[in-house]
Amino acid sequence: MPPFTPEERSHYEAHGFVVRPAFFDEAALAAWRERFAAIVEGRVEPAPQMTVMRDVMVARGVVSPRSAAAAIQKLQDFHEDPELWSYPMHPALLDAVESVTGPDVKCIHTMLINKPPDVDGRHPIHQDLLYFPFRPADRIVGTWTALERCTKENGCLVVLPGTHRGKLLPHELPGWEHVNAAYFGVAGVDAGASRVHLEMEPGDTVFFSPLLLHGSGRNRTDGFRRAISAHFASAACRYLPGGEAARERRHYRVVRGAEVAGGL
Ligand SMILES: O=C(O)CCC(=O)C(=O)O
Repeated sequence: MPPFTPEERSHYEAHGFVVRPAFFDEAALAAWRERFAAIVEGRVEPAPQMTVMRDVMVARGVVSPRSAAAAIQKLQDFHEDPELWSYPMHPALLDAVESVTGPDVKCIHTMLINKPPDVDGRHPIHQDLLYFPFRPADRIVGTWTALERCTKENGCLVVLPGTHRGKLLPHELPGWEHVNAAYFGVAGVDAGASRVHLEMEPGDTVFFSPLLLHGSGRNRTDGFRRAISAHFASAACRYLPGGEAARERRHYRVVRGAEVAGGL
């Protein structure tokens, strides 16, 4: 799969995201779904440094999960898991990522996000740049791939097109009764019409700016809504003052090209 076409580049620059339909085939998606199931059902040990996070409503005993998988909110930091790590190493994904980061790319974050039935599970509208203490922002990109059909009903991604042209805004925990750990949102986002629901088919992949305001709704179905996601940055990005500690915490890894002196 080639890097962004001129049309995709224009869409990304104008709106802060671009969706590539059918980016991954069913065999790849099935392997990642099966790995998720094996980890959460205890058939495979979580890889070192992976966090298996339960949904807050399950952790608080408010919801009794229907299955092992229904208790889980996300798998975070899967860089040591050989199956899941094939996602951010995928050559076609990296070809497109390079369109934003340029050469010498580091993977800076990985997640498999689960949105089971019964729990609240909403992700407030936020900007991912909040979690990345380095710049420039326009050399950072997120990727998010639907592992099954994602619809308005099961809590697909919601984006506010064009908001990537603004600044990093102040974030706070929303005043909801049950909010998952570190689900910060931008205070006072207008609930108006500029929201776009990104309904996606399995394998569809969105590339998005870390400044794009986005979030996701509740899963109101009986099924799961899962996605595999990663963030990438140019290895030449520079830390903000005090930001270097993130390097140790998050295990940034070169996935294409090489280290850059003075960079991440
Ligand atoms: O997959 C979701 O529901 C939202 C994910 C997201 O926005 C994030 O983790 O930053």
